[in-house]
Amino acid sequence: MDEPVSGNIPAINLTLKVRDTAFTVSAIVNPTVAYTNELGNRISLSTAGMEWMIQPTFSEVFGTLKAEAIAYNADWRGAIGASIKLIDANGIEYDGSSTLAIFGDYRISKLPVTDKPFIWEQKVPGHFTMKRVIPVGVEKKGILWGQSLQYFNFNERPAAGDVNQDDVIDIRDVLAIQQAWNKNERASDINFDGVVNAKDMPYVVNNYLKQNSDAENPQAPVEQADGKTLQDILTELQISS
Ligand SMILES: [Ca+2]
Ligand SMILES: [Ca+2]
Repeated sequence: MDEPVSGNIPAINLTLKVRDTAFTVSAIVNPTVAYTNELGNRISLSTAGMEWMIQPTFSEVFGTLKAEAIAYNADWRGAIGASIKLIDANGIEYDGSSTLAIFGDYRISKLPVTDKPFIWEQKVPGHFTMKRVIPVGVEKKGILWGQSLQYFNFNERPAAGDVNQDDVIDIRDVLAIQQAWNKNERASDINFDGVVNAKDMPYVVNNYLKQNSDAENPQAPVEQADGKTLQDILTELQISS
């Protein structure tokens, strides 16, 4: 530009499109601006940036999964067979299982903006299904806002021992472990170390006859099957309790 200017003048007409690939509530531009004054000196502005608030078009939930018998350094990708999803008030499911990373980190993005809560549901083989109701969007002055919400269960680990995933830990789980004894069978391999053995049974013993408090109507636990009790099976497997 060769035209000389002075005073306050509109210099730039800027239209910005914010990318929606990642959740954000603000945007910033930080261009470099320089001008030449009447003496011919080139002057650079130290700052010419601007920041805006953005109304998100979606919400997201992220965090780290945990479960009683799963080691802190377990790899939560693939073979562990875990799932994490959110279910909205209309029953639509948003499955984040494919985002599970080593150590159990997950992220479920592109959730609809709503002030109705979602159901957060974690499933891990050998453990009770864990459910929590979490609000993800918020309403402020009549406007619905998306949120990025960190949700994790560091202090709440679903109990281990529910091999058949029927929301009770009872003789049927003990029998399932006995049938898979010394095999690499994920459902009965409660601690996910690649083999069903005496290291898996203590979880069932310690949580014996528990019902899943997150289940709507868990059945009553059963103490005997085929005339055998927990103690009978422990004796058969030569496990001392
Ligand atoms: Ca069970
Ligand atoms: Ca095991």
